[in-house]
Amino acid sequence: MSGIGIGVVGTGIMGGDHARTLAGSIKGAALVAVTDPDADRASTIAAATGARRVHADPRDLIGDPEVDAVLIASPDPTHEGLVLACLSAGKPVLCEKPLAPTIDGCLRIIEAEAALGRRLVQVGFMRRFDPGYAAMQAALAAGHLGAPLIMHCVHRNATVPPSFDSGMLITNSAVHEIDIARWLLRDEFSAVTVFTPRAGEAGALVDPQFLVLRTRAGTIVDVEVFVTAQYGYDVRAELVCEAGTATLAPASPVRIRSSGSDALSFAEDWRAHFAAAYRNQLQAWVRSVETGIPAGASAWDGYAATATAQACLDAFRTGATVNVDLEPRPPLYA
Ligand code: ISE
Repeated sequence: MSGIGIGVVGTGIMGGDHARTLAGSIKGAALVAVTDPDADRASTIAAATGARRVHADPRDLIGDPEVDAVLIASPDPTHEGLVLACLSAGKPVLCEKPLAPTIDGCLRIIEAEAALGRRLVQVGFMRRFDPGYAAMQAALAAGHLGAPLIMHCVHRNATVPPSFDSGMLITNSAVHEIDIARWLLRDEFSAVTVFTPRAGEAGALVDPQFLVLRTRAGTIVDVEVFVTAQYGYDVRAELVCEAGTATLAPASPVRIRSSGSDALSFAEDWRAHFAAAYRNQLQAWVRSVETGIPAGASAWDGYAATATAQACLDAFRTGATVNVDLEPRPPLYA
């Protein structure tokens, strides 16, 4: 099996999707091994993708001599330890967001990678590889829109599992808008405020939430995040600039007019809506492993997203506007 040997940690919804995509449509990738605490699930994915080995322990997968690079799609709390293990092994790693759920965890990863003196970590903020957001970034970079002033974002899930709590609207969902806005605007956030339209019953999911973030350059980003919207998965963005706007086109593959109605369709969830982004992200990652030229979101981006999300959480809990104070950016991430 030629190509970059890939090991996948976690064969749940995302890990299973990534394993199938790597095995089926990513040039230069050779899916070598998978691991998951659910051995049956790991074996099923291995059988479906042709992965040669199922490791019981993710550390054995990371140490597998045929594994050149590691994709981490395990539960969030495991990310820091596994990314640090990949860095210790000198192996490139694509870690599903978040890089780590805590600021300190992200900083430990940055410290370890900076000590290596080379970037091995890519964080799975896949919207950077979405054709729509990429076109938005190109339009802004071309300069004819002028400076950005406001970015309006809508992020609606049809539904979420019962385990989804109010803070996850920010740390699990709106964190994508935090990253994509940083990337589009080439800016950091300086202050955040979170509004909620109504207080639910005690203990009920506080949904939707409305985030208002200001960047250091003064751009305003507003994000409506609504994770029980019911009708479908609906993500929108409009960049308002001095001399024009850039708006994501509707994601619907087709517009149906019949029986007096005019309808667009919505994807059920992010996997279908952002299928091209996930595929493009994986292809860019494998190419970065081949060339040694980093691609996508860095460990610093992962830290900045987690730190900004934590500020939003504090704003949500207190009702106050909270400042975002980031550590100085190390030269490795200039
Ligand atoms: C989910 O975890 C994702 O990462 C999706 O991209 C996002 O749209 C969704 O809201 C999250 O729950």
